Amino acid sequence: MPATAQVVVSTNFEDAQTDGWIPRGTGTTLSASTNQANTGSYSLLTTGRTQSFGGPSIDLSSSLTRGQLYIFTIYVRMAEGEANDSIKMTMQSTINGSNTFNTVSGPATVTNGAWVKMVGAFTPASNATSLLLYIEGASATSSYYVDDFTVAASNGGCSNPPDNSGFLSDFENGTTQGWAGRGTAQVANTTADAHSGAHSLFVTNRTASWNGPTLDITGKMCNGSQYAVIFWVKMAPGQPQTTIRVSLQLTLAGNQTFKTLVANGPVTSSSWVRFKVKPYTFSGAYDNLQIYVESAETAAPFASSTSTTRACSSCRHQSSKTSRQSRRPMPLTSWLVLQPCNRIFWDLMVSLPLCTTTA
Ligand SMILES: [Ca+2]
Repeated sequence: MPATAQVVVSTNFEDAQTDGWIPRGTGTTLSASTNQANTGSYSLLTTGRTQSFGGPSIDLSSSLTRGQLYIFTIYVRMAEGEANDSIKMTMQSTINGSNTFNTVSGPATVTNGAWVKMVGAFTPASNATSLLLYIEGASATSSYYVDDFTVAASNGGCSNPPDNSGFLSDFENGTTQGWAGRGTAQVANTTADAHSGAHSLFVTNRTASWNGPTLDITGKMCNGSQYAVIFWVKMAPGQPQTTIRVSLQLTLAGNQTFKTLVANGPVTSSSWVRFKVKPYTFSGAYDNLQIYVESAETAAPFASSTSTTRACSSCRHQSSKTSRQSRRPMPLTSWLVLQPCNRIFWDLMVSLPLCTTTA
């Protein structure tokens, strides 16, 4: 489901002007150029940078509504002869006279051989008096082109009004109810154990911390809305105590970001463990949203190929296991419920704020 969006700022440099972009940092020089263009004939060339935070910037103070979610898109390409650089789109917000900086998109590796599309979401703070967006490079002196910058107001990927039906997975119909395996993980409906009823979801063949059951909940969690999340987990017989958490994966125009939804907690094979999160206020925009159960690991879990084959640390003490088994350490069963805040488990959160839906 694509996010519905309304473009509020757009610059493509086709008038041979810099379209309101201003140089940031010592030495930075901006010019409309016909050397390269993502679309049309012109782009904006940045040269003369002497600081990594230097680059092209645009003052959006009067263009953006505070508290509104926006999606920022820009295309970037290194100038001819430039080495690859790591480029970021950053927002400088001035709040109570102090500047705060948020990465809107990136860092992304950019080359001089192709345009790279960068996309990110950002919501200006309600008390931000100034908003300056800029494009910076890890190299203090690199030169690069930008083109086709847009800012679009978005509801984040949800329908309007948002879908507040939540979801319930109890596996009592004998299926996986849409849950799939993430990474090498395999999921199957089972009657071997259950928290309630007769069925649960059995997860096997995990080989990395981030492997586990995953469900597409696109449209089910919306920017600015609150949710309650309850789920039950139990390790399969013979499995060691393991630390489990629930995470979200947001994909926006091919860029992935991750959030921890339910914090780490210990799970054993002896009893079902209930996890719950206080009202969780979802923020962000996506084309696709996945919720998944994973185990805690100390290494960065998502990026490297080595992490997919690394044994989970909690099983390294299982000297009696074979190496093959040690890479399949944590089958688990789970039962998971997610409902918007106005539907369920109010006994756990009666003193907490009501939903704040901005979509
Ligand atoms: Ca252009």
